[in-house]
Amino acid sequence: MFKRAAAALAAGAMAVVLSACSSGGAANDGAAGGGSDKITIGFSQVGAESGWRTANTKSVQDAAKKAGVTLKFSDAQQKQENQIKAIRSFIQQKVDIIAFSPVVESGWDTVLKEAKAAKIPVILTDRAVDSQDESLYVSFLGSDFVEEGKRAADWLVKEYQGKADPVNIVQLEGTTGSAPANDRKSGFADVIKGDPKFKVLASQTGDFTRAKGKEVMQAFLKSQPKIDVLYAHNDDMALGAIQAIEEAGKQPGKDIKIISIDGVKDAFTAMSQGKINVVVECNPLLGDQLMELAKKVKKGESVERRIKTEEGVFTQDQAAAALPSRQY
Ligand code: GZL
Repeated sequence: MFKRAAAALAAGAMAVVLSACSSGGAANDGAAGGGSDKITIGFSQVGAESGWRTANTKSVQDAAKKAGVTLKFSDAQQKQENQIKAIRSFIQQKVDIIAFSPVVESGWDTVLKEAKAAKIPVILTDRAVDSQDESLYVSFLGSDFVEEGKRAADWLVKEYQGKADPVNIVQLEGTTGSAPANDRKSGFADVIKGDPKFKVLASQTGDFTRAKGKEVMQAFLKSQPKIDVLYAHNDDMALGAIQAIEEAGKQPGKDIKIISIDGVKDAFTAMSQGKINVVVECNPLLGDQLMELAKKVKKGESVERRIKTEEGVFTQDQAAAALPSRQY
């Protein structure tokens, strides 16, 4: 899937290069009256809550520069009302395209209808909305979080294959109401429901941050007499939990096995030290694909409604070798 997208991307990029040359050369690029192929994107980012988010922001900003796209960027500090305000401001500024990662799934129809009324196309990146009105956005570029949750549980099932003893699990959930939290929870639950030895004793949001992940893990350690596994919806919460586990005199990765999602460098380092057992990758480097998508949308070309990013799973034995080439 990723190879196809990459090929399309390359072709798309080639088309952009050719049209740029032709708009400079004899043949024009088909824009009536030599219309500007400059693009202005209004981008509303969730916040700066995690290493993943920082890498995602850098990817979008670097890609915009490389593509010659004017980027109006706003950081919502993980508040939906700030994203709604930013989208309204982008509408006022008459940007060409609005792109955003919705901090939570619900509550977007009103503002997206305003963008539609203003004839400004919307691209979802990273996270999805639960709107039933498909006309409110042209494309959703990002990971399949249900699949990520399933991959996390697949590792657990394999790890405890053939063992009958109960496996006591605690879960650090992502931001309440967000697509990654909802879907990583449901994907994981779907796989383990087949085996009664797997018991999720406690599940609480750590809001995708290290500080909250540590705080909630401290509470789990106090309230749960025996924890075998921590399933963290992102690396930052897992890394915070590792601090809590060590401060409680236990060995992360051994006394309490840790499953995490994202694949930031710090998680690979922790994995190479034996403190995290498996990382399910979630790719934040969406910038180039977003810019290519935006150029096609601006030109009125048809685009795929759903573009999934290609991602892997990394276990402890692979961590040290993979670390040097990690890009985020
Ligand atoms: C997933 C992304 C999540 C990451 C977290 O695509 O939305 O938000 O897993 C980030 O690290 O905070």
